[in-house]
Amino acid sequence: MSNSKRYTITAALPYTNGPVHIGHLAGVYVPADIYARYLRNTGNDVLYICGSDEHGVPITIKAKKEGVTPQDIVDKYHAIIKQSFSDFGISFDNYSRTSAKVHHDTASEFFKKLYNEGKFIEESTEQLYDAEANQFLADRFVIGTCPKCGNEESYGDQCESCGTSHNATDLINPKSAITGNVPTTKVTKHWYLPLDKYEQWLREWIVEGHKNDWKTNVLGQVKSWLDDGLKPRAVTRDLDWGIPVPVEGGEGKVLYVWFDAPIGYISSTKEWAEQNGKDWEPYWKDENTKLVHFIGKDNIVFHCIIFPAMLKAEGSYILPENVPANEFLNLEGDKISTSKNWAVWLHEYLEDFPGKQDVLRYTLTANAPETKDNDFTWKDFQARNNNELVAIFGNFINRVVVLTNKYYEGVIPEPNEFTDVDNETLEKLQKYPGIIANSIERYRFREASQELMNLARLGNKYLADEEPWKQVKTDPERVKTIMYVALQIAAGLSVVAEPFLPFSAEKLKGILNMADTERSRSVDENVISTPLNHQLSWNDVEEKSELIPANHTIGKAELLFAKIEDKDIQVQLDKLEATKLANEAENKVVEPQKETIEFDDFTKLDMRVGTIIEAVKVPKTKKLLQLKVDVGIDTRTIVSGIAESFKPEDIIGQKVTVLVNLAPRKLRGVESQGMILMTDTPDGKLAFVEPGNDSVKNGEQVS
Ligand code: B3M
Ligand code: ZN
Repeated sequence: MSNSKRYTITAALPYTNGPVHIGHLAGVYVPADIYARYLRNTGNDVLYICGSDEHGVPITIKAKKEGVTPQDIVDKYHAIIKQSFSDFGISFDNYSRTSAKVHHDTASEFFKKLYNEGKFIEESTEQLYDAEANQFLADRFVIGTCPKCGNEESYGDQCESCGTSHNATDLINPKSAITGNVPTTKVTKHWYLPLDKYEQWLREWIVEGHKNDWKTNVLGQVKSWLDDGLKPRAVTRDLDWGIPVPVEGGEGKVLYVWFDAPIGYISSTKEWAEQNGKDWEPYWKDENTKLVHFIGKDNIVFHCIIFPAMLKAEGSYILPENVPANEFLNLEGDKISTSKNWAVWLHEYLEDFPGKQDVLRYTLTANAPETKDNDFTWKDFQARNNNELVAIFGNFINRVVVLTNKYYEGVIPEPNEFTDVDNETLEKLQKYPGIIANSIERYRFREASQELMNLARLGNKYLADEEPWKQVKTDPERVKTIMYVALQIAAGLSVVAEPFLPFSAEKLKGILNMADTERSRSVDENVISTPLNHQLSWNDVEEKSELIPANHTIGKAELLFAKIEDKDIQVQLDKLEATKLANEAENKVVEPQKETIEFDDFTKLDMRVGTIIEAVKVPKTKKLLQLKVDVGIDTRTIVSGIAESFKPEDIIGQKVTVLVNLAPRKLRGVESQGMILMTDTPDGKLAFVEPGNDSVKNGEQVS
């Protein structure tokens, strides 16, 4: 358990080139929120900071693609992201944005201090240039082969495949992402952070200093870069969207987005302090403050190498205590991709599953990619809800509240003598805050969420073993003690669940009439008692023998969690299937033309207009329909593999193009006399090649 300290918790600033999806939530924002809520509830001074990352090439590419300005793009997505975080219960103390003046000022000052103290190398070098686009090529404006891992889709500043970070000129076979041209080079001046000068210090600080408390996946990446040797990194760019370089010779240049963005944590803190009449400096300059960066693994190099080197060079800031980077979350077996729309978007989830924020929080935590990439499936989401939140946690609470109302009209009974089982159960309850805290403080949120569920299991087991519904007939005095003990577990759950399930914890506190909550203020008029006049703390659950007193009146039973039905999951799976088909259609390779034929070859084909007059499924087949087609010459039987695209009853009267002089052949015992011409649609179905319009007659030749 932590004694009171000051924490600055940062969560990676999401790029405002799209909404937030479940990969971001699982990797960064839910674990950070659990950590922040837990630390607040254990009496610490916590500042949980974030904001929109609004500079960088991805935003200008998106703006160009949509024919709007970068500011239009960042305004749109900043609003969507900020609102969806708030609706999802991500409890930032401040959510700012890097286009804000406070950030431009803070980042400019930071840059000028390093510049004035000679911490940069100022150098004019040959940089990649696209003459046709009349633009220097950096970051995502250039694609090439990663010099470290051979990934051929590496960007100019970073390779998403191996995570390494490099200069654009390090790319092998670079290509302009604007025109596709092979870039030329052109001399331009930039300012470089000499990372090589910090290599030894970084090795001592991280590889030695944090080898026991930083995650192995983070240490592994850091070691790999240090072993490769660090090189000076350009911290300015020839771009027009970003923070102007604030020194002589900086005209037409901006700060590199990964130089300015981490400073966004500091400017968001300043903004918070300004708004709340606080001093920001202790959160970034007091050696006793614990600074923790929550990020995804693709951001490790920036938060463990580049930003710490910047802070070290500036000299007045503290360094991160930990950077518990998570791995990636996949979706239904495929990599989540903003560009392919292969994602579950937070704002869409909130529309599709109103009031179920905690279900997603719990599922993403229980399945978090903490040590390796992991997969989100809608079936698992449904199972976590139905088999754990409903069947274990919700079921326990419901039984406790229903029975307390049924036996005692909601008034908590005075307990009689405790049995050994009662005492053991209450002792176990008091151990759970420490068990859960131990996991949280080691950034093992999956493990912590399962310990939370184990506390609910303890309650279920206690009721199942003690069977108050049976004993109430024979030993009602015993049942008073049983229900009193069970209510203590319910009260304990309302506290230790809060970091993971904040909405449900609040609702539970209302049901137990435990705290001054929306619900308890609106409980039925016949609840005569007022809410308890104190909020239980994490330490109370660990130390107090009574969490909810006898004679206190609780509220009525209300379901904490509702089952999620297959049909609701099917809607999501259908949505993803449609996305997959749309992507396939978009990426469909057009078949190359077949070999050339002579005109005589073509004249051999006799194609006619026809009309389908009968249609039935061919028994024991999935794909075949047996059709009667009037082709003008005659009415004939044609077997067609269109059963998966059309129902027989829907195609009676359909005009079709028929190849009538194809040699008859037997298909599943039925002789087919011709072929109906079909084509594929983007959603993977079949479509008729329709001849002309309704005026053309059956038998007309198609040529
Ligand atoms: N905007 C997020 C990303 O790379 C990036 C984080 C900045 S944190 C200072 O997806
Ligand atoms: Zn690579």
